[in-house]
Amino acid sequence: MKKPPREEPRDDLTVTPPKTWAAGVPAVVHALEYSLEQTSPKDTAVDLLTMNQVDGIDCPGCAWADPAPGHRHRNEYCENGAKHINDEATTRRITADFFREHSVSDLAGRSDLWLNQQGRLTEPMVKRPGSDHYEPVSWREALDLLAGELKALDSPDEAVFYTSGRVSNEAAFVLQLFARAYGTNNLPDCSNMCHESSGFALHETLGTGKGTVGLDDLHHADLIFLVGQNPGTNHPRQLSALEQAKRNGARIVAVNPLPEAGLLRFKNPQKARGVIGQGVRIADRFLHIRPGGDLALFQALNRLLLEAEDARPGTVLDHAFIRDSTSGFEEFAEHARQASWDDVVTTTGLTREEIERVRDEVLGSERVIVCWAMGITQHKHGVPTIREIVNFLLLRGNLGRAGAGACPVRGHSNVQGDRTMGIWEQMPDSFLDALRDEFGFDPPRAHGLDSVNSIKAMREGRIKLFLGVAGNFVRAAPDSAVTEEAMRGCRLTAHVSTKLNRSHTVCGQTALILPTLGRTERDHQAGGEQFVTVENSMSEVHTSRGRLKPASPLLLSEVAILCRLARRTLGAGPGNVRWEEFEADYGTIRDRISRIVPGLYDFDRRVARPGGIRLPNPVNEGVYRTATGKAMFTRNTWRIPDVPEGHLLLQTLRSHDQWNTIPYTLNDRYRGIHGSRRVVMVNPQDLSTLSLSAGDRVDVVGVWPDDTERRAEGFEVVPYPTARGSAAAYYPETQVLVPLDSVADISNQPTSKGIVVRLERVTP
Ligand SMILES: Nc1nc2c(c(=O)[nH]1)N[C@H]1C(S)=C(S)[C@@H](COP(=O)(O)OP(=O)(O)OC[C@H]3O[C@@H](n4cnc5c(=O)[nH]c(N)nc54)[C@H](O)[C@@H]3O)O[C@H]1N2
Ligand SMILES: Nc1nc2c(c(=O)[nH]1)N[C@H]1C(S)=C(S)[C@@H](COP(=O)(O)OP(=O)(O)OC[C@H]3O[C@@H](n4cnc5c(=O)[nH]c(N)nc54)[C@H](O)[C@@H]3O)O[C@H]1N2
Ligand code: SF4
Ligand SMILES: [Mo]
Repeated sequence: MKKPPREEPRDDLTVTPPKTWAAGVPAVVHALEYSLEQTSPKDTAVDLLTMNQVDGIDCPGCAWADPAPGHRHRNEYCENGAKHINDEATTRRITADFFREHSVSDLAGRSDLWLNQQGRLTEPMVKRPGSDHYEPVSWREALDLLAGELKALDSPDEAVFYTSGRVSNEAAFVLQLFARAYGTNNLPDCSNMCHESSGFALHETLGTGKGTVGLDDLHHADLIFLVGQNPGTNHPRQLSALEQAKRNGARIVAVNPLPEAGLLRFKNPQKARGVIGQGVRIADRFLHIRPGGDLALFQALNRLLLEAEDARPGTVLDHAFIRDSTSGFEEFAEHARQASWDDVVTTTGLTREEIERVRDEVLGSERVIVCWAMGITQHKHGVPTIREIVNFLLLRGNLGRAGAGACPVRGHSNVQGDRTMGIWEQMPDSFLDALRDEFGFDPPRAHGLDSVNSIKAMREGRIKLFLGVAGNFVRAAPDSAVTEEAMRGCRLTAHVSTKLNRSHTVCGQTALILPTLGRTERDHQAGGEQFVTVENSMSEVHTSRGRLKPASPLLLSEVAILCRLARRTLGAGPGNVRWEEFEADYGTIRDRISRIVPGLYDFDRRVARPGGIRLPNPVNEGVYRTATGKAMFTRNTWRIPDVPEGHLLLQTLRSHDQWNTIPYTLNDRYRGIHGSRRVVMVNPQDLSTLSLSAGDRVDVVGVWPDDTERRAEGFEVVPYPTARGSAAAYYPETQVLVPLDSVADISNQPTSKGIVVRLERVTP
């Protein structure tokens, strides 16, 4: 067993020039370094060789798709996938002694990095009212306690059930079934803070919340937009798909306030030419956009396309598609033609010529795909921006055909599957009706609480019990001080987790840690060895089967914990729900799912085939389940972000060495930042206007019209080529700056990428 570090790592910043290419040999070296520090060479090899293989473990990292069976490389994973898997497969362990040594207050003062580095949780623990220590508890007592509290609530709506996208389809399905059988739709999830804006925009305009493209479409597109995403770090194997697209002749336009290494060049570590050569250029055009400028950019592009059609009628727009498959074109066109160039240039920070050159790229392309992620969804106008992207695709019929379409690039490995399984506080009646018909009870119909509204309800004392299945709610959610106080006001907080994190240290009167199996581990139940299933960003549902011995004999699977809790809370039933059967044999869960989710008929049998099942996307069959029965053009307006003089628009983002709320090290190799995460990246010209220089110490202070001061203390200034007027700093350290009330219109998603701040110099 490896020893965890006892001391907090000390900040010691060094800065080198940002990298201009991603991956290559250093990626392999760094992956192995982190892996061997966490676990043994044997376990590393077992994990990595079965990762993303047919019948192996699905990478617990991002939701990027695997190539078709038969086209997979022997090492079908990236540097970060290797780090994520070994972070779970670590041989470090947290035992009861650890909690005797460390009080809850002590742990609450530790960094996210240190907490994670202590290793895997191994037995259930309880913190009782009035105590400052977790102590061991049996599974029986822990689940009785939780069930007892649930039964004692005045209303089922006083509980919330949070899920993160690591959770398998089977566990997600059981969780939402339990919550609804218990009587509430309070099912907030990480998606509320991630791609919620994509879901709303796509549902409204296309009648589906999911992306419309597969890997093969990317390989055969002529033009690919990468908007508001950092694939070199967050979806590394997307670069392999882009490399292949480029070999087939695709051109790529990247839109980002930061010149991210992976957008510039890629050296594929699986290929000889990637190891010794220059690698491939990724972006043919890089648009150095101001944060929040994308709606203006796409509207300007749409205006240019309409004008090009005026100049050469019948050659630019796909008239047949617009006539037969869309609605609202005239209103949209009238509005888009009025986009003011002055406003576009101010909002985007781009020149008209730059945007015209992109128009020319579009006019020269038959098949266009737009990919996007958090740089779009986490802004106040995330939803209208995505609607404008849809307008852009519709104009030339770039939907529902090969090599073209919309590609929201999902984060967590199963975040999309969790939604398919019913993890959403607003599931439509069609799903609830199917649950009723299958199980014989009537699920509640009133919409439940999402993540932001759960915190508000907790703050007002309307929520008394929080159960989190995976994730780190306290650090994923905005406005740390507000969120932590709200959580502390609960009667009971409980977390089903693999590893220790900050959420375990922010306790209700009673708190429970319910340790669970990770995806890398064997899952043995009464009905034999089980596998689970997941759905990737391209709607492919496939199996995942762990290979390693569980981190502790006391661990239960997520499905087992939830089924046992359900039985204790609800007794047998309701209706014909069979919790015991579900726990013994996950195939029985899949059988039920197959009668509820239309594309998953005969689920258990079909998913076991190599490559699994690709869920149909109605858009690709020419079906639009929208209000008009057609794809909808929309009219979208924007406001130039209001950033007073002397202030900057801050985005909170991920370093290369972290998984969401969990930093693995203090380094961010591609951005040239080493030894500290308390840095704020600012354009050198802005620094001189603000009379600041490299290495200055500042507090980052949020500006928001309420009485709360939001201050992130002790950051070092790093000059960085971010767009003028903007700044970037790491999440979750800057979570304290995101006001709970600062949310995207319509989707209610926190605006983690658009926060007005000022930098206050601190004198040493
Ligand atoms: N290694 C690693 N991989 C991950 C994760 C991780 O934490 N670590 N997290 C996973 C999850 S859950 C998710 S959701 C994804 C997130 O994947 P990304 O969306 O790539 O994640 P972020 O780090 O938030 O980066 C946002 C990118 O958008 C850019 N951006 C910010 N504002 C704007 C804007 O206004 N316009 C444009 N055009 N660009 C903008 C930023 O400069 C940055 O490049 O990654 C997944 N994969
Ligand atoms: N300011 C700011 N805030 C953000 C974002 C941002 O860019 N900026 N990004 C948002 C996004 S996109 C997302 S997705 C959320 C992420 O929010 P979450 O998904 O809630 O957070 P994670 O950091 O992924 O959760 C890590 C924890 O999950 C647990 N875990 C890991 N694997 C398993 C497993 O297999 N089973 C169980 N039961 N537990 C497991 C471990 O205990 C680990 O500590 O954060 C959001 N918050
Ligand atoms: S691209 Fe994503 S899913 Fe694939 S190996 Fe890397 S982290 Fe895992
Ligand atoms: Mo995410």
